[in-house]
Amino acid sequence: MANIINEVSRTFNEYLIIPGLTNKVHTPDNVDLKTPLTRFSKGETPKIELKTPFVSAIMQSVSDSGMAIALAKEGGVSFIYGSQTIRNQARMVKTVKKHKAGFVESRANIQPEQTLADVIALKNRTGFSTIGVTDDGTSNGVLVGIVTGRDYRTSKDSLDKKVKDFMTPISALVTGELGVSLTEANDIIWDHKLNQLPIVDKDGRLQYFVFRKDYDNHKQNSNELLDEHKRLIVGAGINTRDYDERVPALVEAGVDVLCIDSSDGFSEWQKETIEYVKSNFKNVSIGAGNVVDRDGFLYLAEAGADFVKVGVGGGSICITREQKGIGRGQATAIIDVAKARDEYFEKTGEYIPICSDGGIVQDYHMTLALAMGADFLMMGRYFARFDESPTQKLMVGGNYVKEYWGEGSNRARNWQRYDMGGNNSLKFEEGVDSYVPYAGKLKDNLEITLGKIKSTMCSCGVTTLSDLQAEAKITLVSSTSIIEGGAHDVMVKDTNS
Ligand code: RVP
Repeated sequence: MANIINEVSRTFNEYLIIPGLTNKVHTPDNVDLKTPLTRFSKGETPKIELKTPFVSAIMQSVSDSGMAIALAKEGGVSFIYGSQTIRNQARMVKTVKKHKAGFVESRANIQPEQTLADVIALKNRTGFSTIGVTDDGTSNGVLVGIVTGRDYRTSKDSLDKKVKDFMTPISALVTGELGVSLTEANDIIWDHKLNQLPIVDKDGRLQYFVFRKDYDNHKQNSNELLDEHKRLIVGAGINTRDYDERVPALVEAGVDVLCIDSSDGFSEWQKETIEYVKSNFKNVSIGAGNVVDRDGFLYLAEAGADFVKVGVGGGSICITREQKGIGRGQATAIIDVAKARDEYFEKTGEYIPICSDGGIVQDYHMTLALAMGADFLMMGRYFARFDESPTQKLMVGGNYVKEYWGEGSNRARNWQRYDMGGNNSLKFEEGVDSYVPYAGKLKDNLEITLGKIKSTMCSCGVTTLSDLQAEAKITLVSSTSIIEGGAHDVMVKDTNS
């Protein structure tokens, strides 16, 4: 007979935090959200520490170079999705490592032989109105001109007009040379009354744009997560199939931390992948997962994982539990694994951070997950809603939304993530394709979310995450007390009418 665990497995929604004594020192300004990303020995500091305890999910619809740059600036890390060619993924890593504040890689590019119709489609798809015209249509091709809204009139111009016939050609453009400082670039912008300055290398290849409108954003953010060469820190997802080709390319591109991306990580393939990375690339950290109990955690910890990711089937777009019947309530999984992590630390002196992956809906769920023992959180839905995610912003039913699809959906076709050996194919879907409400800029939303976490920590009478884990009092709630927690027994006014 199977081993039946009679304890119910629970989700974050079933818990609340009981306030502790708040002293005068417990103000949000005094709260420090610093947390380890990678394993460390007792008395030492981890190789990478997050300043914000968030990482963005290893997903096509969440983590590209744009998201990675925005999140590293705010003290977190993105894991760039691995369900793409090795070359593309390495290029995205390189873009993050090359990033310099105020210098933006051109994300909308076109070739001179394309048409006005293509320009309009590109603008609608990406939302960018400054388009680089390069010989090969890539962000690093030879710059032949730019197109902005000033170059065409949709009411007058024919849609099949060639880009080369209405762009502002390179001969009429002021450009900056690669190596120019931000101050110098801004001076050129002001002296020539420009809206943007293309930066090109000695061969005339487009490298970046510097935009006048970003001028105020150029001041350095004190939360930025930087390596020893002052470059932003970036992660990347890998799989257990092509790691001996993918990992060298990612390391060459400058990746700081890898994570094996799998919906079920309690496997020999993960052990082999960790061993490969550890014996070939001493300077790169590697996380593994996902697991949901102490056995899974201990297996990956022993195999050498630098962090362990926890969660099966709790993701907002995930239907693994319905399809395969595997998984565990996310709160219970975290509590169980955190206990194993603490015991492992006690026994070996090695602290292996754990990451709660998926299932966060409300901001207070984040505080709960951290209090229950997660060192940091991986989120997909949360980040997919922002400008910086790579997907399209659309108007659906009168509201702006962004697209968000699972790695196990037919759309992503990330069969390696769900692979159980055998043929290379996605045998059945484990994820859905969806919309999430558009929420604006990452920075603005993060400020509100982190403000809430800090405020709750003050209610608990703590200013650090380790104190939160040690001192928070958490209670189970009944379904009727969940109703009590919302507005109830009143007629809420419709503020939209
Ligand atoms: P959420 O934040 O609740 O949207 O969950 C994101 C997580 O869901 C990812 O980090 C990953 O672990 C999981 N995921 C991604 N794709 C799928 C799927 O298609 N089933 N699941």
